[in-house]
Amino acid sequence: MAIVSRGFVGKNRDDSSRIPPGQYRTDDFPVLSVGPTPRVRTEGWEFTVVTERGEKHRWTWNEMRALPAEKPTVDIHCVTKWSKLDTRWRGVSLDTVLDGIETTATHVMAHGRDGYTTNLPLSELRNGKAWLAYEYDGTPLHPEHGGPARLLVPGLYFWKSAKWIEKLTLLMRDEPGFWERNGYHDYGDPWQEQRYQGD
Ligand SMILES: Nc1nc2c(c(=O)[nH]1)N[C@H]1C(S)=C(S)[C@@H](COP(=O)(O)O)O[C@H]1N2
Ligand SMILES: [Mo]
Repeated sequence: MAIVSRGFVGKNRDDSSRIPPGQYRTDDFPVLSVGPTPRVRTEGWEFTVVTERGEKHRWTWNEMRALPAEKPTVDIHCVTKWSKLDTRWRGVSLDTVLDGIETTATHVMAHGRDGYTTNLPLSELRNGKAWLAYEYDGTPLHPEHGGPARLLVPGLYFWKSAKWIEKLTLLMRDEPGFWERNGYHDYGDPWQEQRYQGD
């Protein structure tokens, strides 16, 4: 009979098995942005989902904050090789955001206030895998980390988690975003080391 210690399942797995290949563990929270940090106010804040038919679904800050919140604790992995375990967030599941939006789109482009874009399969935003995050470690998300709200998609390299999120465009085919046009992988699975196009 196989004996599996409870200590090695789920969250209690030994930490080294939670670090993808080529990554190292850090307890810091580095800031990685292409440009300067935009100062985004919650007053006048708007988040928009544009469907493939051009229909716009919009949320103000208060409308977004009124949606049911979740508190995911997740591991994040940056393509520059740092991984950070058990990061604590609060935000709205993309399942909640996308609920009631009729679409046959296969992909999305996420847009940040700074003009940053990144592409993802729509399936990576569904089934409890992605959030609109507005709190980190119990405090409002700091502007440098994408506050007041960012995309959080911990299953993919962290460049897919667009900061200062303002729009998701639903697409009928994949299109490269900012880093993807500059050689980064279209999908970006850290466990497959999909860092660059062709990996
Ligand atoms: N809008 C926007 N989102 C962004 C970026 C950016 O420059 N602009 N950088 C990406 C990259 S490359 C990484 S690794 C993470 C870094 O998030 P952090 O600064 O909170 O660590 O944000 C991603 N999201
Ligand atoms: Mo990154």
